[in-house]
Amino acid sequence: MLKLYQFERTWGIPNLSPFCCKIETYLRMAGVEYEIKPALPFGAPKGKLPYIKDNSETIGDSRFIINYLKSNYKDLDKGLSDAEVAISVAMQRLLDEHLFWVLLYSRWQYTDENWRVNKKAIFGGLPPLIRDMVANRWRPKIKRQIYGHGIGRHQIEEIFTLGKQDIDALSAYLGSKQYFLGDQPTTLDASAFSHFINIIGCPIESPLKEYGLSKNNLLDFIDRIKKEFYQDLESSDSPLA
Ligand SMILES: N[C@@H](CCC(=O)N[C@@H](CS)C(=O)NCC(=O)O)C(=O)O
Repeated sequence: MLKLYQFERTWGIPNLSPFCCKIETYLRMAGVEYEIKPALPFGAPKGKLPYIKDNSETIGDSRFIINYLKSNYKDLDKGLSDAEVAISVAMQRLLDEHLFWVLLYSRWQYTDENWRVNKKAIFGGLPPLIRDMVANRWRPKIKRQIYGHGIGRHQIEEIFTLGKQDIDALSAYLGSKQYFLGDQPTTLDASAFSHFINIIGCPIESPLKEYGLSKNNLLDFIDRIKKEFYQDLESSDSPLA
């Protein structure tokens, strides 16, 4: 059976990594059976989670994993026109390559309290003696990535202004549709669900979360996907319950 390597589930959401959550959501939407292997990025083929193992293949990066799932299991985007595929790719890049960095900033850099909560969620499973050592080495590394990406060079207010623009774009495009590209779930829905639930469904406080919580159509979208694909999520510890 296909094995999905990802962070341990926490915070009452499918995964604290939007990329891991995207793959698990795609697998559920596509009806593919899988087994979860809780992991940290140390042993990952590209140094990042998620990755999968299936038959003799090991694949890292959510985009290549989805390409593999489309070829070997089910293509959720099969019915899309070329123009819809173009929108889907552009919006996924917005989510993965821009909005994600605002989220990362809010978890690793914005406030010490957010860092404390984030650290516990990611590294809490490690033996106490090495937990702090690993976490305190990881934090400057991620901060360097945030600076290298470019988002980390802006003022705090500017960073959140950019993130809010992304949320506006997503909310406006979804409008009153059931899914982003019609009435059937596609890869874009798996991706948007995963990024957005990580913004509004976690105990990480920020202007981004506050703004996300004001977008009722996105909140309803999250609710719909949770009801359809994540009935097993423990609603008691979900901030959205
Ligand atoms: N492009 C990758 C991004 C994956 C990614 O950034 N994963 C993060 C967790 S959200 C990670 O494992 N980071 C570890 C690190 O950067 O050291 C994908 O689409 O899978």
